[in-house]
Amino acid sequence: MIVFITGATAGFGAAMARIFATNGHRVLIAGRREDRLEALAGELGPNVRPVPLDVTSKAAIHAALDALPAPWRDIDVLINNAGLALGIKPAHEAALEDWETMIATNCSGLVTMTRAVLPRMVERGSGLVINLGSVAGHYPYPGGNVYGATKAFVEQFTLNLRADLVGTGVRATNIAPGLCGGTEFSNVRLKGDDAAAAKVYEGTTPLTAEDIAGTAYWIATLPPHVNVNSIELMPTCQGFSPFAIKRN
Ligand code: NDP
Ligand code: 8X3
Repeated sequence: MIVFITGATAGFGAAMARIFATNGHRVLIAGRREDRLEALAGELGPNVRPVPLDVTSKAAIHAALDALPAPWRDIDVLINNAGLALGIKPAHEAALEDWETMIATNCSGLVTMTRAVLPRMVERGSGLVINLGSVAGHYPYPGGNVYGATKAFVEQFTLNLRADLVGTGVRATNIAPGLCGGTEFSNVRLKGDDAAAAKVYEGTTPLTAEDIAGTAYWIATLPPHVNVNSIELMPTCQGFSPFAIKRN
């Protein structure tokens, strides 16, 4: 298979590149930090090809896909993993620029990548789009505001892809993880406050990037007649809270 993974310079994306490459698949790894792409490709060998790319740039996406050499063009699996949360402030205090960046990356970047890759999959009668949603797209929490909304968008977009793709042989899946450690997610969200980021996982046994990569690999290697529409994962230590009620 040829697998295109966005956000492969860290976290889930890098772990996904490793599991697909070590199982003999060819992997296109995308992200903005070119040095990391080169290092990962160096580690994994010639079946892994860096694609330096900012998913918020429509022009960059089209240029990168157009520049793929012929043997790399028939992408079998697109994993729209690039994404981020920025900030944990309540809506009335959050920075509008952070909201715009999350929407540009998690929503616009994801749909632009999908729209660019999908026609060839449909033409060939096979393919799979895996999108990274989140439990934040299923359940609200304080400070989740636009991040959670982008992930709800990802889930609904994925299900609507399914509606459009029935009969084409092309599959689509939303993976919605809960608390997951060992990635840069919280460092990015907390804007480089690494001590606060580490605290998010203190005393927990969170999911790992390898858990999510293994899930993506399982989904991608199921028989072609099986479509996982959406899958939600949490670490065993994570659960639900009662509704917050402000009493007089
Ligand atoms: P990381 O911060 O470790 O990795 C995020 C990746 O996205 C990086 O490779 C980064 O690459 C890439 N990225 C961010 N912005 C852009 C951009 N504009 N263009 C291209 N690539 C970009 O996070 P995770 O691995 O933890 O998260 C991966 C996905 O999973 C995200 O969509 C996240 O929302 C989702 N998720 C994460 C959870 C968690 O708890 N960790 C739980 C649920 C969902 P670079 O900076 O080099 O461009
Ligand atoms: C990441 C999980 O709960 O931090 O999408 O929003 S959470």
